[in-house]
Amino acid sequence: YQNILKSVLEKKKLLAVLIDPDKFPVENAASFLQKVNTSQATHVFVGGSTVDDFVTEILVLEIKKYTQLPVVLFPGDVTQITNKADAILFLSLISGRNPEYLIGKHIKAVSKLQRSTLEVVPTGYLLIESGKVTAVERVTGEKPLSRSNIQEVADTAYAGQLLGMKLIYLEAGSGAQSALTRTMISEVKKTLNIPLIVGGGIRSKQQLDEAYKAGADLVVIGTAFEEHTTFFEELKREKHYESP
Ligand code: 1GP
Repeated sequence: YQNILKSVLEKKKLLAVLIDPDKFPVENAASFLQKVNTSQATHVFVGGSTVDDFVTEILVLEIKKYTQLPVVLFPGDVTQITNKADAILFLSLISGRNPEYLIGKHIKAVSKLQRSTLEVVPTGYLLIESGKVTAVERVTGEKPLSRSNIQEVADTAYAGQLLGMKLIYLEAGSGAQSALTRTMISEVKKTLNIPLIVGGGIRSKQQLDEAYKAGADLVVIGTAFEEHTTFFEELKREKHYESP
């Protein structure tokens, strides 16, 4: 978390590649991570809405073999918690009203977290309407916040900050038809003084840069990399040339 804060202070934008253990063949880890390493990605997030038991741990161990980037759990359920990662986004679905996703799952996670060395980062998670029903909506049974009610989204994010969340994650949902608008991102960013994560439906370098310009500190991309690993080519890490 301190590294994220430092990057925000230095105005360095962050990019997380999201790997969903349910969709990702473990045997692809070496070649996939090689591409991640040459891109501008700064984090690897691991998680999904529905994942079989133990799959996450096997995948995290494999990812760790091929990258030095921090591996952060973005869990859809308690079963996805593994001590082999570096940190966990302790997500509370504050856009919803389902106690299970506000505090229930968290209590069930306690015994695992007490035994782990994971850095736990309290994160206010807001699901925003994206044009189709997303996996998060299906699994949690929670309706997303309306795209047109920006004030409600901004107030919810700010309430999360007041409750002590260390990050706010604005989520359009994996594979969202349309990514979140610049206005939505910038209005939420204006109200916060904690880092803002944005994800869902971002499929091009242009959309990524727009999200950054609007105020996202860290962007999460999953589907675009799953569909075309050539997308990494567009996001090559900038070379730093030494002056002569
Ligand atoms: C999903 O925000 C992430 O939780 C990433 O979404 O898969 O659409 O990139 P995509």
